[in-house]
Amino acid sequence: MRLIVVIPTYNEAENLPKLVSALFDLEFEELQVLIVDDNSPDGSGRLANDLAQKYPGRMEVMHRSGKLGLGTAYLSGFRQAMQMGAQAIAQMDADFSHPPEKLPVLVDALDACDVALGSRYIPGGSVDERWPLWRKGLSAFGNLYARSILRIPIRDVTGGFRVWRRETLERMPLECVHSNGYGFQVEMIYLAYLLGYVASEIPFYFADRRWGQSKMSFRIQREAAVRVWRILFEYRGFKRQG
Ligand SMILES: Nc1nc2c(ncn2[C@@H]2O[C@H](COP(=O)(O)OP(=O)(O)O)[C@@H](O)[C@H]2O)c(=O)[nH]1
Ligand SMILES: [Mg+2]
Repeated sequence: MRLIVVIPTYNEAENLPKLVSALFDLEFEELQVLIVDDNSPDGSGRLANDLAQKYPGRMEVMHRSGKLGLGTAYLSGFRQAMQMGAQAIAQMDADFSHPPEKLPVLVDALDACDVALGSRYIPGGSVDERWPLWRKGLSAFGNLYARSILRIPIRDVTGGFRVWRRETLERMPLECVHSNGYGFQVEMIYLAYLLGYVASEIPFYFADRRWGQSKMSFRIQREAAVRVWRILFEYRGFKRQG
């Protein structure tokens, strides 16, 4: 199975080489990495080019002009991955919060579902115990909030560690997806749910980033909270298929 792992980067120079080598150490017959870099001031984009030379034919890099957001980074990456002939498309953060060694478990789960979700909020899953209480509470509350408003039976709707079947992404109207921050993850899974796709949640331990800085802020959280209502409104005409 041809798997392409899409990784958006913004200032991830310390994480990138380690992550790429961890991914290529996994036992996959055909795994390619696709980096989507937003002209990171720390030179992650150039570093990604160097890595691509080190792993010829196994790695591609997309460069965008500036920080254009996670959602559009993923959408461009997904489209490119499909053009590259991916049969399965993984998405993960560059900062090791999403453990590379769990990727094979998510990919295996695709045998029985349309999208496999790394989940912090089902038994066996958890978040870094070093997170302060407010951050844990916020993440748990954010999930409860989004899934109650949208009424979806998925425990972790904001997570960004996922593997999609090519056909699932192909049949989703990606041009309708306009959320760009955390809302992007919510909108994607909501849309998949409305279209009747089967999502399977796989527990994992979400470790806090080891290097670099989180781009999470209160502005981003407020935006995400309002986003959920917009998502509900935008798809109000949709009836769940299945
Ligand atoms: N290309 C791109 N990547 C981004 C952007 N914002 C965040 N990222 C990347 O998205 C991933 C998740 O971001 P992060 O700051 O770790 O968010 P957190 O885990 O929620 O704190 C990391 O790989 C970031 O480098 C962006 O605007 N553009
Ligand atoms: Mg992170």
